[in-house]
Amino acid sequence: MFKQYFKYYKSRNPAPDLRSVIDLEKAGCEKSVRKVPLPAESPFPSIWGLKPSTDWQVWEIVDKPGLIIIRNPFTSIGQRFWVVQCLRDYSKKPNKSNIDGLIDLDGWWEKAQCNKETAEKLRWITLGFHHNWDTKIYSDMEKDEFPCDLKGMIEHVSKVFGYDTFQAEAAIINYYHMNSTLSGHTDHSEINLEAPLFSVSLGQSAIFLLGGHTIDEKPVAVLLRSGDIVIMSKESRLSYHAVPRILKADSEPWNSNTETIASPARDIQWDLFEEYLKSSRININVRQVLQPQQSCLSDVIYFTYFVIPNWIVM
Ligand SMILES: O=C(O)CCC(=O)C(=O)O
Repeated sequence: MFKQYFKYYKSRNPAPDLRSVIDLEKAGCEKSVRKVPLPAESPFPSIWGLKPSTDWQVWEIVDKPGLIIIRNPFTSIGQRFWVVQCLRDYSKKPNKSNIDGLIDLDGWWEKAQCNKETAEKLRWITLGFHHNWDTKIYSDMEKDEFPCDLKGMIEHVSKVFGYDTFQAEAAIINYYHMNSTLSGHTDHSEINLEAPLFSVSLGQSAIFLLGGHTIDEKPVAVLLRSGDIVIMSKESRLSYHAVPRILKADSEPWNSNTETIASPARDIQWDLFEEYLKSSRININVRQVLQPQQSCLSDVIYFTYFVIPNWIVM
């Protein structure tokens, strides 16, 4: 079932009918979503490029409990800031990428600015605990410092939803171009599978599919626009999901009212980043790996050690 929907939305000829895609900006989606109220008192302030939490519009997909979408809570300058971080700063060693051994990651952005082919070669980088695509097992040996700005932003969002102990420990930055797709998968490598997963979209739009715990369940298709944050929590945390299609954005929220907002992000040469964004989507996918009481993965052995004597005694 999941694969059929993936193929349907991926198809170029014939192109899919997008009328059943949940679009939060279109009238008629009210049956598919419910508004999630955020506490009005003690609002969270405007930091990390985010608007104050009282301005956020938050929805849960009715058929997929735990699948939450915050409709673009970023300011325009905020979106620019995170685009710059993903293209210029996070694309540096010691972060790992799909171009390791092919192109020097440290020089990628400089080359990418004048060479579209180089720009499109970068498909992912990993931060913090590096995701191992083959074994799907995190390791204490394959870990670098998690960027403190991204940690600050995601943990700020997590607190708005009451996840006060959420720790941003691993991230994948996915770089998509107009023909890119991401096939169906679940994210289950983390030790802590109760902690939600936060996923930020920037640039061009995407169709996001979310199914159930097996590939037999029918997925919902949701249109994600630049700035939207998806939270996969509760029943949806371990659900199959995919990106079968990138779509041309119908607006450019990274371009609105920038001249009225003072920010260091105004000083960078934005047109180079804007050129990249015209045919690309960036996704920042952040997870907590460890249990709250763990400081590293090897703590699991220590934890198990205390469990074993109980059943030896029995
Ligand atoms: O690009 C997206 O919206 C989803 C990315 C994703 O599913 C992942 O990195 O596991």
